[in-house]
Amino acid sequence: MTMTMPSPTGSGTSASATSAEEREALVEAVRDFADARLAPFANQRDADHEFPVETLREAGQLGLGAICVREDVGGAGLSRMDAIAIYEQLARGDVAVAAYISIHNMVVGMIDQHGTDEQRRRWLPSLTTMDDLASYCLTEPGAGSDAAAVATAAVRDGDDYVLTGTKQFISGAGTSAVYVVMARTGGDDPAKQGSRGMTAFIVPAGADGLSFGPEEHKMGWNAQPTRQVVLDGVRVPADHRLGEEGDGFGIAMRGLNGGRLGIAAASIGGAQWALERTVAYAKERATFGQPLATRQHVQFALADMETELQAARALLERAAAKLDAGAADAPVACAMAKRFATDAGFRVADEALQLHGGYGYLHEYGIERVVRDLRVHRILEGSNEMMRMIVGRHLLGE
Ligand code: FAD
Ligand code: 2MC
Repeated sequence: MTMTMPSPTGSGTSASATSAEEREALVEAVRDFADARLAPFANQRDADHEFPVETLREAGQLGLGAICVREDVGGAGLSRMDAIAIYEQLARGDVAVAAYISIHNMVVGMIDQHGTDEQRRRWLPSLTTMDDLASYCLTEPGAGSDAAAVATAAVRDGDDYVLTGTKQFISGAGTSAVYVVMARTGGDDPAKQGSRGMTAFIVPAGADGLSFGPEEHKMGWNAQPTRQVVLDGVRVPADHRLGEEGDGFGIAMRGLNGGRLGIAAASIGGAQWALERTVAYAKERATFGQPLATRQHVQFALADMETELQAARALLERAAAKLDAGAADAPVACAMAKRFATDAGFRVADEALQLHGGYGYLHEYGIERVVRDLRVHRILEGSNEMMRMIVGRHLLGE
């Protein structure tokens, strides 16, 4: 591992301890990377719809491709608490790139957690360096919020499985080398419908029958591609199955627990950057003969923005600590933090735009890009309505 970050103690799966000083150094190293390699290019990448693959490889060299993955396959072996600090810093530079790094990490983490030794050694080394990129394939045209409605079928045929179906909105699709695909192996068996009878597969790019839709035109997240993944009789050997038959829904959901923390952290990072710009702007910009910063309305707005982000960060850290500790209610804490942080981050970024007046609406200021990028965080990795459903069900003991 060539990263300039502190090495954690131990090599547990995801919960090694990092001291406050070590985390400080870690945050500083990532902030330097984001300042130098992300922030200066973020507007142009958004305008050009450029997926910065070479910059992602540089991130991989720093150890950012497998933050919570064990070190024997090149992972950084850090905790979720470390990971959220990293994603926040990355997103201060570029929300869309930070979010993709979080997705890549989610997939890599799923292979680390659920793969056999042979699978880990085969697939992970090139993913941890980000020489190869990964995509997470759960959503389908008929299965978004209702993830258990996945219809993509995987049928056993001798030593292989044959996968047929369409995955919708897949981040990184077309560029990624590895696709973790959730598919139904339960057939018509009534005991294997819904969340049961689903299985995860590692599908390599280049497999016969694998193709991609055109790049979606989106409101934001333009620095990463989103495409359909079409599986038309894709044949993979049985050793590409991740976990056992029927484990797929649980594997997908456990991956999303960490993913939701990453998306929440990226919301806080993007909004924090917008807030810092707004504080500086309010001191510079004068109206009616006085700087904006002298107006009580502006001071109150800034105070609320700061408070919302601090609250979001505290809730996120609580969720990360629970996930690191393997707490039974960690999924609920992750859902709560994801809902709160992505709503707060969007509100703060939108308020930052408002306080910039017409200039906030101009691309060159970067604020409108952050607003557009953060909007989708309230929809994906589980919409905020689904996050409320998870919390509400828990409260009601369902
Ligand atoms: P629906 O499920 O159709 O929901 C529509 C609306 O209804 C939402 O507001 C939802 O919250 C609400 N709703 C639905 N059911 C209920 C209910 N029971 N009660 C109350 N409200 C409800 N998926 C992947 O698998 N991999 C990816 O890499 C990926 N990347 C994405 C990138 C982008 C840019 C986008 C936009 C999406 C991505 N997704 C990805 C898909 C994303 O996870 C889904 O869009 C999301 O889960 C919502 O599903 P849906 O769009 O089908 O909306
Ligand atoms: N962590 C661990 N286990 C979980 C879990 C979680 N977060 N969520 C559900 N499970 C388990 C649950 O405990 C149950 O286990 P068991 O069968 O052993 O009792 C099983 O999974 C079924 O759970 P539910 O009964 O809650 O299943 P349901 O079908 O009601 O699921 C819901 C509801 C809303 C939780 C689920 O459909 C969901 O999370 N939907 C949102 C989908 C989503 O987040 N998509 C994101 C796609 S990726 C993306 O957007 C990117 C940008 C990458």
